[in-house]
Amino acid sequence: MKYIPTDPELFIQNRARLAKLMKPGSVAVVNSNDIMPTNADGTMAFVQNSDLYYLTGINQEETILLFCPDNPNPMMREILFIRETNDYLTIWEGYKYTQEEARRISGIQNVRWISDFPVFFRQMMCEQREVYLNSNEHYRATDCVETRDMRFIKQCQKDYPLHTYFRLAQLMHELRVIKSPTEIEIIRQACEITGKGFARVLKNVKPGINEAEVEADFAYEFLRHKAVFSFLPIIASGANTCVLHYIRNDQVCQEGDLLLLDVGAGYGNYVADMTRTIPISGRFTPRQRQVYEAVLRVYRGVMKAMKPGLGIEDLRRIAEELTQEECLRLGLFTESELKAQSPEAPLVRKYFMHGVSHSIGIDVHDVMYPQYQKIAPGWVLSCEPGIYIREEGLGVRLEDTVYLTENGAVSLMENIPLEPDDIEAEMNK
Ligand SMILES: [Mn+2]
Repeated sequence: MKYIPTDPELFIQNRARLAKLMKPGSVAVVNSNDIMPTNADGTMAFVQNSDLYYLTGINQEETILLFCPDNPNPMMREILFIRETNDYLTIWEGYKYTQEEARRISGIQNVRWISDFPVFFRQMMCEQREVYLNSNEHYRATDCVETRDMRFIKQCQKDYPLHTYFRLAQLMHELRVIKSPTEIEIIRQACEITGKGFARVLKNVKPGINEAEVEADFAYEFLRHKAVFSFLPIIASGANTCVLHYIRNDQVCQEGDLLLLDVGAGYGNYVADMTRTIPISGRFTPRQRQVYEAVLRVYRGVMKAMKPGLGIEDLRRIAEELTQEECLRLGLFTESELKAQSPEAPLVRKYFMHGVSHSIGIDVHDVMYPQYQKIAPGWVLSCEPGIYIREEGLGVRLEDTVYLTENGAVSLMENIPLEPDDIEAEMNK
């Protein structure tokens, strides 16, 4: 992600919040991600470990945070290890952080080269009582490569078999799911850039345009505003609107079809998640508008129902109840079919088969424990109902990134057209 200066106070506060959750006399270690290889000497774009970014603001490989908040020696309470830069590296790979910069970005005073890590770590391991190690505990992760954190865990277990290890991920989930005003402000900026991309798309979409050109319009606005795609965008026209994770984005948009756009900008390491569905010709057909307005009513109903204390599964149940009503009205099934439905396979799931909400933050499906955690003020989450009628080749999904207050949900995308009349007006300007 391109560099934008974020106030180091965010990372200082994040570490202070973590310190409060750790056991007395304990130490925590958080590793950066690897630069992932492709083929030959190629690499993928670097993506920082979200927990390390959250605690340090550092966007560079080969970085370690050694965190020991109640160490008697103040200089040992937080130590940041970064990759040692030199003239050779500068010529070949370009710029790397100096120690002074890493200090300024993270607010950590004790910044050292990574070659110093083993000596400091050994001292901590011999003196501190317990150890927190980090791992990816996202409930939907299907990692098939070993992360730096995971290799580190194995090494620790081998070198220090008598220590007691704890899961840092549990504490990180608890912290990261509640966003500070600074974090919400950065996400608001990501939403704004997403809206700029959408405005450009509304101007340019017409029959005959390729889905790839639509993707390029988003990319143009994102890159210009120092943002990136926060996930592979879904640019799905016609029957593809019913393919939930369609990412081919290479079809010609046909007159009279819908175009579903599930896209988000990532800015300053935080992300937005938006879905809009627009008529390729600039006007919805009566049937498309019928389905669109049904989804919009579900969106409004879920937004109204989003209150602190509910779980993610409660929101899904509310969305399914509302969508079921709408499906009846759209003639997708009848009252008597509904009465006869089996509880294991509710009819509504044929037309609405995904969740209505997930946490959003540094990651687009940000950390949360969906079975245990209740949404609370400070959560940033999606509100994304949809109705997909495969037999008609017609799918509509609408999604905003929203945040939760004591009184309920507030959209961070209020300025992005959502009403069908507004969409048509923008497309026909
Ligand atoms: Mn989403």
